[in-house]
Amino acid sequence: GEDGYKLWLKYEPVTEPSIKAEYLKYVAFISESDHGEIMHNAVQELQTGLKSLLGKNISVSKAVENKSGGIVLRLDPKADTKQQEGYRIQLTAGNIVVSSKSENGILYGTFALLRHMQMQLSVKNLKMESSPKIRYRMLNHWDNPDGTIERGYAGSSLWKWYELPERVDPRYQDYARANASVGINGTVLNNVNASARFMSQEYIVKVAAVAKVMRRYGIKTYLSVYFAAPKTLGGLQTSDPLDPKVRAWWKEKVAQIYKEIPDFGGFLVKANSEGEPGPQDYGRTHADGANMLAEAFQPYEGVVIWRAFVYKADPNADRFKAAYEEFVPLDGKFDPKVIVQVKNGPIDFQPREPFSPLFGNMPKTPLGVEFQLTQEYLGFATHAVYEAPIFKENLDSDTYVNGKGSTVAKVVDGSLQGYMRTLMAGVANIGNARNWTGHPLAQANWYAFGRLSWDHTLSSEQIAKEWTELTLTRNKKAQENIVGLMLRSREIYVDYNTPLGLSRPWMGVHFAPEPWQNKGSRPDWTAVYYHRADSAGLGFDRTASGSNALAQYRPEVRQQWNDPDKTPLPYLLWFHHVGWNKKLSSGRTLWEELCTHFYTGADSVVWMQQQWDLAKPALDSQVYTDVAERLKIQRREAVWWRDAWVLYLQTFAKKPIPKGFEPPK
Ligand code: GCW
Repeated sequence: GEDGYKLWLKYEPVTEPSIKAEYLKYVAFISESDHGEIMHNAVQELQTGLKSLLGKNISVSKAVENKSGGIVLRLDPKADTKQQEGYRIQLTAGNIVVSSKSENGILYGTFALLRHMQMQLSVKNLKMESSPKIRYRMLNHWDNPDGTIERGYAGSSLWKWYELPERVDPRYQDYARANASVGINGTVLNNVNASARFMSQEYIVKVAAVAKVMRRYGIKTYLSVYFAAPKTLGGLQTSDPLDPKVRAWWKEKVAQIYKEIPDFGGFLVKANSEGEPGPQDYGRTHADGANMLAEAFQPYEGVVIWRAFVYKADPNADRFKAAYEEFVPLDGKFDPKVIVQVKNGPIDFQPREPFSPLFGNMPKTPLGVEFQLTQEYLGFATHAVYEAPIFKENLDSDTYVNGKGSTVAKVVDGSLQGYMRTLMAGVANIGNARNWTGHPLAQANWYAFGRLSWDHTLSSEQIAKEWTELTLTRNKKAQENIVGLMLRSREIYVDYNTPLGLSRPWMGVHFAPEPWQNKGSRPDWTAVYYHRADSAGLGFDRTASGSNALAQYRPEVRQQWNDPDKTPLPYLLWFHHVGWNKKLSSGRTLWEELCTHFYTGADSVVWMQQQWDLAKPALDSQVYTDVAERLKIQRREAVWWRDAWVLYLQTFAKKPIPKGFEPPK
C-alpha cells in the first residue's frame, strides 16, 4: 500500500520503452562544477531519482572534460537565466546540462528535470528556462510550541521542540526536499499568534538546528514574533516601538539570532489584530512598529513581514473595509525592508471572496499575498477542495489601478508598481500525519501553492494534471476523472456551503453550519453579521446605500459589482441585500437560486464519488479507500450544510422548497 509519505516525489520506474531508451543515453555520470551543500543535495536527488526511475546507480565525476552521455550540473555566474534562482536545462555536447547562477537554481533545475522524467516526457529537444516570478515563496506554519497547530487538520506539528536541538528528526529533511521540489524558499516555523518563547536563547538554538536542515535545500527560516516580547520576555517597562530601550532590545535580539542562524530570513508579525499586542497599544502606527524591527535588521539580509489582517469590534463598521482604512494612509511610510502581507480577500479566507482592495492601492509598499492552504473554511480534512482555482481567481482579478490588465498577480510580482521585494505566502496544511496533509488530495494544495509561487501563470488544470500524474496514477483515463473532480471541487463546495457570495456561517471552530449564530464575544464574531438575513432578503449591502466598501475599488471594479442586476451571481450577496423574490439573471428568484445551489452542490458530491470510483482500477488501494471514505463523510456533511442553510433561511423567506428538490428530513 501507498501511505502517501513520498508525496509527488515517488520516482516510479519509467515504463515507456522508447523514453527509457532516450534517458539511458545520459546516465554515464553526473558531474558537478562546485560543491556546496545545496549542490550536493541536487546530486543526491538525481542519484536517488535515476536509481528509482531507471534502475541505474550513477557515479559522480568532478570534471566533464570531453565526456558525453551524462548529466552536468553547472554553476555559472553568467548563466542565461532571468533570476539568480532560475535555471536552464538543455542538451549540450551530448550531455543534459542544468545550469544556473546559483546552487539554489541548480537544485530547482534538478527537480524540474526529475519531474520531466517522472512524467516520461521526451528529452530529444530538451530546452527549458525558468525563473521565479516571486522572490519570497514561503509557507507560514501556525504551529504552537506545545505541538498543536492552529487551524491544522493533519495531526500535530512537525517540529519537536522538546527534542531540539540535540535530536533532529529526519522528517525535517523530507519536508525541506518537498518544498524545494516546488520552489518554496522560506518557512515561518511558528504561529502568527506568537509565543515570546521563540525569542529566548533556549528556542533560538532549537530553531537554528531546524534552519541548518532548511539551508541545505535553499530554504530560509523565519519566525513569527510577539510584539510585546520586550516587556514579557525582556523585562522592560514597555514595548513602545519609539522607546530607545525597546529599539535596543530588538537590535540585540536580532543580532543574537544571526549569531546562531547566519542566513535567518526575518520576522513575520501579527500586531493589533484579534487581541495580539502591537504598536497601537502605545498610540503608534503599524509603520512605527514595522520600521523599528526593520532597523534591527539593517545589518543583515532579513526582512520584516507585517500582516495587514486587522479589523475592529465595531458593530456599525464593515470589517471588509478595515485593512484598507488602516493601511492605505501608511503607504510610503514603511522602511524598504518591510513587506506588508495581505490575505487574498478582505475578510478571511472564505470559499469565495472578492480580491482585497489593498492590492494596487499601496504602490509604495511591497504587498505580498497570503493564501490559506489549510482548509479552515473549506471542510477541514474531510472535504476535497482543490484550491488552485481560488488562488488563480485572486491572482487573475483585475484591480484596474493602472488601467485594464492591472491584475493582482502583477501587483504581487512587482511588475505593476515596481516592488523590489515580492512575496507569496501559504498558510501550511501540513502536520505529522503520515501522508502530511490528512486528506490525500490536500497534498495537491501544497503542491499547487509552490508551483504558483514560482510561476503564477500556470493554470489550475496544468498543475492538477502534473500532480495527479506524479502522485496518483499514470493512467490517462483515470487522470481525467481525478482532474475533473479536482477542478470542480471548489465550486461544488461553494454551492453547498456559501453560494452566491455568502460568507462565514460558522462559530469559532469554523466547521459546523451555524448561520443562526447571533451571539459572540464580538459583533463581528457572529454569523448574522455577515449574511444579514431578514424578512426582506439576504446579503450585505456594500454599495453607497450600505457600508460603501465598494468605494475602496477603482470605478471599473465598482461598476462590475455596484448594480445588483449586473453583479455576477457568485459575488451577489457580497455586495447586495437582495429580496427573496427578486428575479436573477438565471431566471430564478433569489430563493430558488439559493436552493438550486445548495441542492446541486450536495448532490455533486455523489458525482465526485463516481469520478473517484471510475479511477479505482488505476489507483493504489490504500489511497483509493482513504479518499473514498472521506468522500462519504463529505457527502453526509454536504447534506447537513445544505439542510441547515435551507431550514434557517426558510424562517425568513417563508417559502417552500422549490419543486424537484426533496425537503430536508
Ligand atoms: O482566520 C483567522 C483564524 C485564526 C487566525 C487568524 C489570522 C492565526 O480563525 O485562527 O490566527 O485568522 O490569520 O491571524
